[in-house]
Amino acid sequence: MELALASSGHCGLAPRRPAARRASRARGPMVRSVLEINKPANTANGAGKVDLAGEVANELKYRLAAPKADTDKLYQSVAWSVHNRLVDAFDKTHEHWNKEDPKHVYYLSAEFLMGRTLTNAVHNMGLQGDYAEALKQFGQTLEGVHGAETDAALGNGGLGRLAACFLDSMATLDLPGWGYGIRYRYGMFRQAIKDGLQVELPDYWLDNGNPWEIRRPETRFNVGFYGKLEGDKWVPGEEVIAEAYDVPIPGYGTKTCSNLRLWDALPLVELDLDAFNAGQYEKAVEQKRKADDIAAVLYPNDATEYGKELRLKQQFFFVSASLQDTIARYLEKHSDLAGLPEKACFQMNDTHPTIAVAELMRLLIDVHGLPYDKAWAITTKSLAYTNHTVMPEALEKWPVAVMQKLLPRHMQLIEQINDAWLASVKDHSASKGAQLQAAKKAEREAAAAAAKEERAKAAAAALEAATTPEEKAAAEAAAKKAEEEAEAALKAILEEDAKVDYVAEVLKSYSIIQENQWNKGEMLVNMAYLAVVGSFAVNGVAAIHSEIIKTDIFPQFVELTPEKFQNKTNGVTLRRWLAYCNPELSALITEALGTDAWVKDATLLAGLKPFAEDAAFRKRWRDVKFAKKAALAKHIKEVTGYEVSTQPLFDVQVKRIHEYKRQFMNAISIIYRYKKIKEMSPEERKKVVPRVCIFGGKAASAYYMAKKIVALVVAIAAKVNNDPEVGDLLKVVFLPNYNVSEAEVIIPAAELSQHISTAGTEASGTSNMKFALNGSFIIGTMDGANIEIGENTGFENLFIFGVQAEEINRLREERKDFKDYDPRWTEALEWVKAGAFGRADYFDDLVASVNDMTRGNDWFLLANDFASYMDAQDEVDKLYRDQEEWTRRSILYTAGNGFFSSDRTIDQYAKEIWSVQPCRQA
Ligand code: NBG
Repeated sequence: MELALASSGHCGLAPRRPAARRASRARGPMVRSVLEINKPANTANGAGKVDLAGEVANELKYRLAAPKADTDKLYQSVAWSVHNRLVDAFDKTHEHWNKEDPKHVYYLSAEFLMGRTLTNAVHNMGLQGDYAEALKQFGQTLEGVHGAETDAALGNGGLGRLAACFLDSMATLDLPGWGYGIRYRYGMFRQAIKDGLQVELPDYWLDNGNPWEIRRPETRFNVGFYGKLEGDKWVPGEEVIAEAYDVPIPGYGTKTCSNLRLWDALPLVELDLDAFNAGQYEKAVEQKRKADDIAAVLYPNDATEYGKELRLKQQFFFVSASLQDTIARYLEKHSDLAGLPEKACFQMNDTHPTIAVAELMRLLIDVHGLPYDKAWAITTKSLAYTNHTVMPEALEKWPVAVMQKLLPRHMQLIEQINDAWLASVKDHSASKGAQLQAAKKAEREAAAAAAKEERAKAAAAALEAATTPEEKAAAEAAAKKAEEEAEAALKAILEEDAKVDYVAEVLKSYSIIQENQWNKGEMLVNMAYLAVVGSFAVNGVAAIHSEIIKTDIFPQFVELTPEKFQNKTNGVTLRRWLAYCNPELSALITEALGTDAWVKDATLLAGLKPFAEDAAFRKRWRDVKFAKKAALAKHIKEVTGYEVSTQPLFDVQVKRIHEYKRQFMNAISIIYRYKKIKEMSPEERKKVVPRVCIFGGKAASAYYMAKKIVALVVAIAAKVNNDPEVGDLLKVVFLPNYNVSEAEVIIPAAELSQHISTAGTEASGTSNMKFALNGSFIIGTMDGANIEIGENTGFENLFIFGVQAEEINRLREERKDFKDYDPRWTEALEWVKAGAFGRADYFDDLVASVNDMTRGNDWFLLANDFASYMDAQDEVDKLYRDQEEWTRRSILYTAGNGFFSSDRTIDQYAKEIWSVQPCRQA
């Protein structure tokens, strides 16, 4: 919507001013406005209040030079005005921290999935009422302009969004801490659906400028790559400049405003004028192009050699700049780097930043002149590592050859670290090796003894059966021969065993540098091992995951240092994921609890439990859900053109598309549901619980199967939604370009959400927490945080199905012989194969991957879980028919899951890993 502005004051751009300023506030939780806390001198008016409307008008006129205040320009002007408030709060916080000099945590992460900032910042600072009032004078609302903001999608999925939630909680808890990452110019790709298939488009998120960052041209560090070693001295062959951009992070209900520092990459020489003048235009900008590559996109395709190198380059780039920056700040106040661990803790978010182990060593030794041992002591007291996945492909291993070429000094240091580490575990390996050898021998001998007993029994039987002396003699001879052969075989085996160097085998299991098991001769640096050796703490992200990393990923390290290994179950910020994305539910909760303190103390949500028994409250709870469903239905219509009713059960699966997350299993179940509806009589159809099945999620650009899964869901939607026989009984929707802002519309509207990964594969999941807090039921496996959500909500309130994590290895081995196919499975897949959804050839590989064991291996065991999944879905339908009971339990989801606030998680990190204390301004 465009509107012309009233022409008075401020060069014709000032809005009309109301006679008296009313203290109006938008719905949602309220905190003391930072306007009352920080009054910027230049904008405070005579009454001591800030003239926000005037400020917005100023931004419109002077920063944007906007001839008209359309929604987009108004958004930008408001954003720049909020920016000013943020800068005030940022400066005061950092002045305070600078004075107090507390220990800081630095969260190193390749991803920060921030989403939109306006609503969050305005609410966190308690300014929603003031800005709503200011916007009224332009005939707009905060909600009206908020949609004009582009998501900052500097992340893939859960890991990046977790980092963003953590920043919010760190600031809210007044913990001195910064995030450190890369200012990707294009972030994650934008997903569109074209001719039924996913296409990837660049995400030009910075096109209209970015009011949420502060460029710091004075904060620059050089980062080198390639080159050669002269002894221990590294002479890089290429260098770029890392330039800082600060993104202020306002805490909720506090003056604290912390920082996310993102690095941009610049060339040392932007334009080689000589080359340019000589007509060598490409050469003239070669340095710039190379620097541009570094900060261009998140996770460049690493299928090519250059792609691999670029990824490692990115990782090193931001880690090096961040460590240089922290050390420089430390040295402004302190002279002895031995004290660094008392002032700084670096949390490495997954393996992407783990080159930090070698880089911190390099900086301490090569740049600051410390001896190796001292540097190692500092490094291992400053670094901590979080593991976020057990998927082997995501546990990074860099070829030694690539590391050697790109970072020769780091490779040298990693070898040194590895040698020292292996030397330190030599004795342990020797005794463990000897034990293993003895155990092996005992095992062989026991097996031989058992076999001998069997043979003796058989020989005795043969002897008894023999009737003639000749037969007896033959039986005795046969028994003797068998005995001699068995003894010879045992001897040979024991001799072979003796040749195995168990000690060396054990030692290898500890080595950071290992041979590629799929490519003999190629050596790899195992970054997770480097992180474990270089850190003082290692944690998983949900209780079951933290156990799995101990038993399956790092068991040998746990043996040596069990105290290093911890669990920190993930959490989400209740500000964004309940209070702001669902203001209607938030208002109802506040009314029931008589306080909005739950926004900061999520344990208070437990106070909702008695309200589950109150029919009038349940009605209101349903009304809110209904309103959110209506908003989502509207969004679905706008984006996909599909019209969905708000009456059916809204069933949602939104997350990255991956075989282990098993969107395909959900799709197969929908196909079956559709087929059955078509076969039903009108009478039978009346009994069906209608559903809208909603999917969202991006498939990695090079992920063959994931793209087919997207296509299948889109094809099912096209067929089902246009089938007049089915009507509102079933609708299927694929919402393209799933991101934080989409999630904010989808999650509050969900009634059922699917978290159906193969047990033991999803480290935690965090959307499951968001759905639960918004009163959505969970259908899921005993995996990741589902288990703890079950413990908190009561397992009887979840729809749990499927095999357990402990059974997976065995079932994978037996999968080829699996015969117990559910008839529903077969019927649905046959239909796909017969081309019911078109593209039968295109879907052939996908179907074969789970259904034809000569071509695929159903690694994620869809067939094993399908029957129990379908049964759980039947239970869902049964319960949904009883709306009172459904609502009662929905309330218990919100009431039971305050545990999953990221404030709780961050408090645990601060106390149990970082040793960082709150540092709050008075
Ligand atoms: C993801 C896991 C999720 C988990 C998030 C946050 C990676 C590598 N891991 O299960 O798959 O919730 O991390 O911990 O993205």
